[in-house]
Amino acid sequence: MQRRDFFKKAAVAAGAAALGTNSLEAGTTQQPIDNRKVSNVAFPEKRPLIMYSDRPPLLETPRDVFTSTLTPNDQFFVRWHMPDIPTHIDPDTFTISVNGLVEKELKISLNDLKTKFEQVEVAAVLQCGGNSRSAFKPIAGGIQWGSGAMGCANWKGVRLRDILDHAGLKKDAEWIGFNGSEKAAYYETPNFIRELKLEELDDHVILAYEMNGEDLPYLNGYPLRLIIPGTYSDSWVKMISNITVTNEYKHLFFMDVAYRVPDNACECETHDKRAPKTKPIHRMNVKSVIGYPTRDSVVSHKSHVVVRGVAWDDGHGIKDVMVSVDGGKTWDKALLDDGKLGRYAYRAFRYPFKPKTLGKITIMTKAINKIDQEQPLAKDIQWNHGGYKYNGIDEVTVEVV
Ligand SMILES: Nc1nc2c(c(=O)[nH]1)N[C@H]1C(S)=C(S)[C@@H](COP(=O)(O)O)O[C@H]1N2
Ligand SMILES: [Mo]
Repeated sequence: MQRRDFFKKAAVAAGAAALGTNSLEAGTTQQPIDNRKVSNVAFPEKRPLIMYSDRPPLLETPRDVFTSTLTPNDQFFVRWHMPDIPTHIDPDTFTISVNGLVEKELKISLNDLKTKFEQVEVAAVLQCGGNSRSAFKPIAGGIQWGSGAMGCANWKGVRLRDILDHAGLKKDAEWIGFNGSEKAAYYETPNFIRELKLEELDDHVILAYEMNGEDLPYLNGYPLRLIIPGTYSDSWVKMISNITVTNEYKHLFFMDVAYRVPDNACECETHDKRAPKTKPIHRMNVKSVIGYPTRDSVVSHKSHVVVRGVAWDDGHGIKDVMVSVDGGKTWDKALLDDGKLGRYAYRAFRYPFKPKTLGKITIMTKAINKIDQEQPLAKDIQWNHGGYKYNGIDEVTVEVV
């Protein structure tokens, strides 16, 4: 739908509401906005991306990047909550502290981290819980992301478990807090700290210093960040400076207020009746995004067109991606990549076809995972006030000439 059409529709709906007939209800949705252009403002180590703010940097990856399993570092999206990010980090003097309920407090240098612990790699999707938020109607609070607040990279680092074992956990240890290195802008603003329950910690959780074979880009958390495969990225703390082990949950802003959904079966609520209880957004749901063609594409009648995109979930693994090239009337299986990067990575898919009709056609994709969870139709997506976890069937309308 064109933006202009939407405003027309919204105006009609508002008129209808005034007359007491059908109104635009909470829970009705459309597709995420996907016609924003990249910005020409340059950011270190980044190609042009869609910019929402330069301070703090909020940069989205354009949809057409999502045609392969790994997302290039220089096109990987960026999200910071605080504007005051350190502008310089010296890798020779940098240390990460481990303290709290440990037998031995640690200060580990980057060099020690890379040489004194076992090095492991995991390919995993990093997706903001608010990815695709612009699809929610009525508008949900927060950055109005299209579908590019996500990426998939091969992360290399050290198991968090190994570091904690090295420090030695005291027996009442229960929670682990992670601090980023940036500062809040005002004293009232909370620092960016996240907490993990010790029992959530498995061997896939790592402290990563490398992304796709290179140092982490500065804006993606140089020199060290947390990787928690299968979960939304709000707890993947960047530029980690400190790890503190405690026996009590601290009730911090970024844990108790942000990144939560209604604690009910549908994880839903309406704008005028908020759910009384909430829970962390936590594990990702099954989703696919079309990388090619995009809404600006023009394809030739009866030519060979290959629909491409990516699909993922929280680690159960993708079983199938179904594609429709006639607006959802008929569906067919896409071809999936070999899946060699493991269950936490994107599965890239492709679907060759020959457009048989002229004019506009709507291409749709629906991912299904190995436990048969599948993407709902966009119109069936349920609403939550934070605009989290959108995973409606993706669609792109293109012109056949
Ligand atoms: N230190 C720090 N880490 C952070 C954040 C932050 O603001 N500060 N934001 C989190 C959120 S909400 C997201 S979506 C991801 C974004 O990671 P990226 O910028 O590498 O894409 O970082 C997470 N880690
Ligand atoms: Mo996020």
